[in-house]
Amino acid sequence: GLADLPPIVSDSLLALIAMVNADTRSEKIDVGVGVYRDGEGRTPVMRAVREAEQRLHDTQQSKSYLGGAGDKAFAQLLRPIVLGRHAGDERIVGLQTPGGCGALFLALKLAAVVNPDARVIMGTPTWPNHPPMTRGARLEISEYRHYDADNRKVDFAAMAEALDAGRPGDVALLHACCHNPTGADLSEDEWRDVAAIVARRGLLPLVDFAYQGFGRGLEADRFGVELLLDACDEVLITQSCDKNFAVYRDRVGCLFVKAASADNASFALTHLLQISREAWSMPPDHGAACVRTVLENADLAADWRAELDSMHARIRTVRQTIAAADPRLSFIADQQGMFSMLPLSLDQVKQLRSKHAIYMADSGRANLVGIADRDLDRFCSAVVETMNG
Ligand code: PLP
Ligand code: TYF
Repeated sequence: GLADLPPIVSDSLLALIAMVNADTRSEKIDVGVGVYRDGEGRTPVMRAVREAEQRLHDTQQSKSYLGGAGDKAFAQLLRPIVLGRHAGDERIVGLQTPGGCGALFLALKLAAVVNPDARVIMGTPTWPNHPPMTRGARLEISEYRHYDADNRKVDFAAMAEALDAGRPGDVALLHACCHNPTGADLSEDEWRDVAAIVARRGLLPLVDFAYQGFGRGLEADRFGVELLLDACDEVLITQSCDKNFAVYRDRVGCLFVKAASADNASFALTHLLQISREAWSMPPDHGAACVRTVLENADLAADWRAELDSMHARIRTVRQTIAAADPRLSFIADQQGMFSMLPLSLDQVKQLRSKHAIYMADSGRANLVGIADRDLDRFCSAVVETMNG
């Protein structure tokens, strides 16, 4: 019966949200969950999204069902942004999903249908949702060390070796940009090597693309995606708009699947619709309709782009400020996206919580733009004081 259910390991990041909420100290600093905050410490609705919501409110005639593929124009409008020079490739199909998580769910389930014996080759550490989602799809995990914590960079030798040891049909799970949790991304040369190895070994690349625009910029962040599409006949790309349109709770994402031919791609789509039918049947509409409305109106699209670029600029500025606080933090300026792993032990992470009301993940992962401008000095001093012991 229900009483016999085994205990589960809860999502540590979601548990952290609860811990932050329970702390009543007014000076608390939340660098836990990965949500963009502006200099005031707020996560605002983006201007273009708010305007799109207004236009939808004024013009939407019906909320009747759209069908399993959701908003097709949404997926179409994302193509130039996500796929770049491959946007017109008819061998690539796109399907609206409930967030990047929905896209990952479908991608892993599809991979398991294609090859139940596939191993999913993933670097450690990775986003804590990757392993349980992989196990949920009944696929085996094969780990390698992504991050060399001593040198604060990608352990590329380990990555290349692990991919080279892959069997044809194994899945290579890759972070397109803004590696979560380390912030340590591949260089362009490393991407070239990865694409060559993945193609040579016949691996299926599954590229998790949750932070486009937060790393080197909207176009530069898809560098690896475009290379993999150059090199491979079959590619899975799990995209999320939740960060770069700031529509987190509306759950907006898209899965792109490239197959060897347009026919193979549309056949794969029938399988994806079958898998999603078993889960959510049809994706939620509102967030995707907002993104679609932004992208199909040039004025809104330009304003979205400008606001995204200013978010990107804040990420760079905050990184530089923290990096300048102490030589042991200088690596933070060279990393990408919202996250870095601070050189702190678990004890030190807990000390920051109790003594300074600063909340980061147990691993030392900090969402650097979680800090409001007014708190930046205090954050740096507390971290340096704690590192000094
Ligand atoms: N992949 C990574 C690496 C993430 O950090 C996230 C964050 O939420 C996701 C996927 C899923 O995004 P979404 O919130 O759109 O499901
Ligand atoms: O890593 C993060 O903080 C974000 C947010 O189950 C997140 O990706 C965390 C946990 C989760 C879903 C999203």
